[in-house]
Amino acid sequence: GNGLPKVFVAQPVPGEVEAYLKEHCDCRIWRGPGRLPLDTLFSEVGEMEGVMLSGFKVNGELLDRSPKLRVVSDVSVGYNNFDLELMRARGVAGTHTPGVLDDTVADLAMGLLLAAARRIPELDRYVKDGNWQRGDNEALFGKDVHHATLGILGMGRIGEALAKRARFGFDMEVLYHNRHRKPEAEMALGVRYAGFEELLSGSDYVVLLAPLTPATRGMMDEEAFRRMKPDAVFVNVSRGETVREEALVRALSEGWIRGAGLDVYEKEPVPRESPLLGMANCVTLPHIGSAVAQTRADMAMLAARSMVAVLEGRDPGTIVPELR
Ligand code: 8YV
Repeated sequence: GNGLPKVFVAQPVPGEVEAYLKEHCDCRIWRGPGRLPLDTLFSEVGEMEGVMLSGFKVNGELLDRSPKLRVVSDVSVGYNNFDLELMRARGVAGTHTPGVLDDTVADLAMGLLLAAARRIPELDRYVKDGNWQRGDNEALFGKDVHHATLGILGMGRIGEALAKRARFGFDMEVLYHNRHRKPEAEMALGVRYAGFEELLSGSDYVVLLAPLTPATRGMMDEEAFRRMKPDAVFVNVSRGETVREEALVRALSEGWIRGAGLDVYEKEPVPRESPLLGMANCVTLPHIGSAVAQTRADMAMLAARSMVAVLEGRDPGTIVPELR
C-alpha cells in the first residue's frame, strides 16, 4: 500500500468527495448497485482503520470484525447507531455530520407541518381521483398555521432553523423544550422555554426534533399524546423510536389529536400493515429529511473530512460529544 490509512466507504460518494478521500486514504468505495449488504460490510472492514457509512449499527458485530478500526464516520447528524460504550472501550472515535443539513431538514419539517395542517397530500389525491368541491366546503377545511403556537421538542441546530421559519415566516408563537435553556435563541428568535407537559398542552403544533437517546426513547407516549390539544398536529422528523407508535395510532384514530406528519417510524421501512398508512390525517414520508443532492454532498464531504482528521491525528471538531 501507499502508507496511507486504509478506509472503507460503504456508499457511493460525489466525485469531489472521492477525490478528497483518494488524496488522504487508501480507500475502497462501495459503488452499488443498491445498498451494501451487511455481510459484505463485515467482510470489508477487517483491515480498515476508518469506515464511512450511514444506516448501519456500530456495535459488537461490526467492531469485533474491525481490529484495526480507529474511527467510524456516520454520514448523518443522528448518531444513535453508535454503541458509545463499546466504541469508547475499544478506542474507536465516532464522527457525524452536524450543521450542514439544518436548513434542509427545517424546510422539510415546515413543509410537513403545512401539509398536515392543510391536508395537502389528501386533497391532492382527492383532485387526482377526479373529485372537485371548491374550498368553501367545510369538508375540505384545514387548520391555520400563521399566528398559531408551535412547540419544538429538542431545540438544537435544526430546531433553531425551524423556529426562524415559524417566527419570521409564519408569525407563530414558539415554545421549546430542551435539556438545557438557550438564552441566545430566546433573545434572537423570541422563542420561549416551556416544561415538557406545558409545551404539549399549550401548542397547536408539536414538532419532535430531539436526538434518539436512552432519555428520549419513547418520550411521546400515550400520556404525552393525551396532553396535547384535540385539534393539535404532531410532526416527527427526528427518529421513529422517540415515539411509542401504537400510542400515536390511538391518538390519531381516537381523536386525541387532529393529525400527524411523519418522516420517521419505529421500524423503517414502515411496515405495509401499519395502520398509519391507512389514515387520511397522517402524512407519511420516507425519511427524506436531508434528501437533497447538495445537502447529501455536503454531508459526505464533512463525513470524509472528519474521518481523515481523526486518522491524521488533528482535532476533527465533529467527534460526537460523548466520545471527546
Ligand atoms: C439519514 C438522518 O442519516 O442525518 C440524519 O440523522 O436522519 C438522515 O440524513 C440519512 O438519510 C442516511 O440514513
